[in-house]
Amino acid sequence: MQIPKISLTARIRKSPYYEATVKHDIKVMSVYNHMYMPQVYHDVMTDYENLTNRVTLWDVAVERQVEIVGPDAATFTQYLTCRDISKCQVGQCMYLPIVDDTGGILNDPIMLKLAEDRFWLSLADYDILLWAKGLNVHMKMDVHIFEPDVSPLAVQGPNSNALMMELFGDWIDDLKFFWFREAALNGIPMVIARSGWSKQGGFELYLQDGTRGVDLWETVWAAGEKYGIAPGAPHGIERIESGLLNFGHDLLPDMNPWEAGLGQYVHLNMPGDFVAREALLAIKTAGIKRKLVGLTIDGEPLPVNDQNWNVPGYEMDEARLTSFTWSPRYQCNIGMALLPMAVAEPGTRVTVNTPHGHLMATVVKMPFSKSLG
Ligand code: THG
Repeated sequence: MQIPKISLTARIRKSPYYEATVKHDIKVMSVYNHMYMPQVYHDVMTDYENLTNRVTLWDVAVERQVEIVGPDAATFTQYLTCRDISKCQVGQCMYLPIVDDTGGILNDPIMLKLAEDRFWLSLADYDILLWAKGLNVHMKMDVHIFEPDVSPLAVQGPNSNALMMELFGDWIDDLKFFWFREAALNGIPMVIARSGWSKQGGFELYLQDGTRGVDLWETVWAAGEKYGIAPGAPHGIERIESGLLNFGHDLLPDMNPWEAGLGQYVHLNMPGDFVAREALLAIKTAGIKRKLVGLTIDGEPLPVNDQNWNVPGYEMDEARLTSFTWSPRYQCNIGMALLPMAVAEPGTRVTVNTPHGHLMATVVKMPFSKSLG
């Protein structure tokens, strides 16, 4: 049996950094938000070493923005999420579950509050622009909802702070986690946030002029050479070790925020209205039947999963293994699974299906740094 190749078409969009990633020898791409997404440069382990020991430059332009601007922008943005955004200040980011009228998670973007009446949602892979525009056909709020010319470039790794201070100055050091500032480099306009989809420390540069992508990449690259800069990308192993959830794997629209372990972001009693309130109230009353948990998995080193796997004895909507990898940091296989409450307690042993066949696994608390030390 042969795995079919994907034929590339004009519908798959290219990032402003595309030429730079090709020049820097990108080897494996995926597709995310209808765009090419760089995944592997050298090989999975070399990319991991570069990210965890030095500093890496990621083309994450696939993290498309939905901009919501206008007199009703705050009210409308609140309508999309179960998390109370009223305390969010201008210049601050917030991790924001987007939840639909059934209580299902449609996305888990980072929200940036650019002004009292202007927000960006920095999306995971799902068509939230359509969801937001569709909702407003009926809400008729006074907002403009569109995809702006904004393309994040991430600088991630232990040397990222020193590199970014050299490029932008001392204020970088004072930028707090999940806060941002507008900045420019050689006239290239951008928003800089201390954030990113790794726990190695880092920044995201939200480029605001798509014609300057290669220019920005090469400028950061040149300054980064003395810090051992390497091309990189969101890394399957590092993000699982760090417990970062991946929409499309660990989060799916058939899951509610409590099942996903995002209960701390549900504010049912806030004054602002939101589309999921009734559904979430009903789910809260009924109680949840499943929960996303961490696992250690017995056996030989597993590759990073490229699909969700079943848990023998259950249908996929009852239980599923959503992520796994061999962990260089913890020297064992780790993963995440959606499990029935009866087997979701830490210490419980369960059988999971994997490319290596049925394997025994143990439920552990996340983050793994606390349970596996
Ligand atoms: N950066 C930007 N856009 C993004 C991502 C990103 N869009 C897609 C995807 N990643 C969205 N998902 C996440 C998931 C986790 C985090 C950020 C975006 C994250 N979580 C922290 C944690 O879990 O510790 C902080 C959460 C919190 O503040 O409570 O950083 O990476 N631009």
